[in-house]
Amino acid sequence: MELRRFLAAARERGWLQRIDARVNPRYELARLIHTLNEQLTFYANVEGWSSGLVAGICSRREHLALALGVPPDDLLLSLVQALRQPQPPQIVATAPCQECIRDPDDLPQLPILTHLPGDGGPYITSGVAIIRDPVLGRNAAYHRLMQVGACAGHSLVFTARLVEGRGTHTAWSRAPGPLPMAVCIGAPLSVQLAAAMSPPPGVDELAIANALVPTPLVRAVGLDLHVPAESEIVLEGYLTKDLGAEGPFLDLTRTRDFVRQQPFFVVDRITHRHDPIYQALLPGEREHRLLMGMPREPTIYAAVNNVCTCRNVHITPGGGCWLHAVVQIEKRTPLDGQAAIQAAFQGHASLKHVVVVDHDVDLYNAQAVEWAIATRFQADRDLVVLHDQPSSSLDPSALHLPGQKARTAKLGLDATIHWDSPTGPAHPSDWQALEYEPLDPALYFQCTGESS
Ligand SMILES: [Mn+2]
Repeated sequence: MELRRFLAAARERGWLQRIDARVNPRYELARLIHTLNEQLTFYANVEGWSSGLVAGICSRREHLALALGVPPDDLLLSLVQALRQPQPPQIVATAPCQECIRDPDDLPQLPILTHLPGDGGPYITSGVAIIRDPVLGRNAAYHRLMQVGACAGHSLVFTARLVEGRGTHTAWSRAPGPLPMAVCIGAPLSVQLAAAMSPPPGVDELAIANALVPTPLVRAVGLDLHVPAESEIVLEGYLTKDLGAEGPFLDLTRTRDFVRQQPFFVVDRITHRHDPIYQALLPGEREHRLLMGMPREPTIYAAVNNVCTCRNVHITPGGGCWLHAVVQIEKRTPLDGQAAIQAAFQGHASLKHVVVVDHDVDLYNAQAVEWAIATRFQADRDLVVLHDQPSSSLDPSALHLPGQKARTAKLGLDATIHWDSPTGPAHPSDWQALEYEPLDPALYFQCTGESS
């Protein structure tokens, strides 16, 4: 669903608030968004910006469910289905995102937020970057963009954080010269979700978006690339081979990511809708965590389902919604738990620690998961440790070497019932969490004065 239609639907439900107070995009706006708990909000009066700004788009699962037209509980399966069967998007000749075409001498001043003191600069955090890899085809992914001063005659220049080994980085490394790139701000929600999914290399995120909800594309004005037709703002430009400093920046784990040498993104042209809506997204907070973590649940689910029966997956908030997962399976063979651990790491390359539980354990309840570890897990039998693995760049405890993918150890706990052990329990109920029978209602009333 395009951003404006989503905002209208949200307003109808009373989910959208509007703020008319004048706010400054340097620190003040980020503080305000944070104070308002990232509630879906339209800011009508941002200093230096003549149209609107929206924040909190993906801060609640309910918003995404509304945009996809499914109940919140069906989100995981909708994403799994779209991942299984991407649908190539329709190409249209004219598009809202090209209602206004602005060339380098006429670029609008975007209301790019500076989030926290100590940040390297103002950052675009909601931009979906589209590139084409000569071998793997189109790729769409989030890349944070730090605005740097004008350079080499260009007024709008950023350094782009490209995670090593991911789609954009691979294409940029392979390109003999500058790599054309389009960055979409205020993209349709299907695109915002699909771009966060990181499907296997060669899988087109925009076809996943289109499988979620029809998401037409239009050819960019000055690039041989197609962009979501209903985006609010599109920056057309290229990634250079030259590098500049990017960072520091607060990231998903709420630790500060350090300064790296990253390519420049030079903007040649901006196309946008009339009265374009800029989208803000706070780093390291609720929306960032939901948007990054939730789309990994279906990729883990799909990978685990290849080796056993997966019932559910939860990327837990304690792990920054990125490094930790609980996988719930229906165990049918003795090795399902161990197989699920290996598959979960395949399903989400940045996953560091995973716990596998049986389907009677509530995977959303951290105490229940800990209980499963306490009562069903033996370290010398059920622990999987992987040495020297590719790591998320977001883990400060990993080994970080310049220009290389970070390295880490990984750990999996098979906390499922070890049902075929010859030294196992005498009775199956030894494995269950027993509950007291409910009290007789009359006695309950006598003792508490309340009806049960
Ligand atoms: Mn990709």
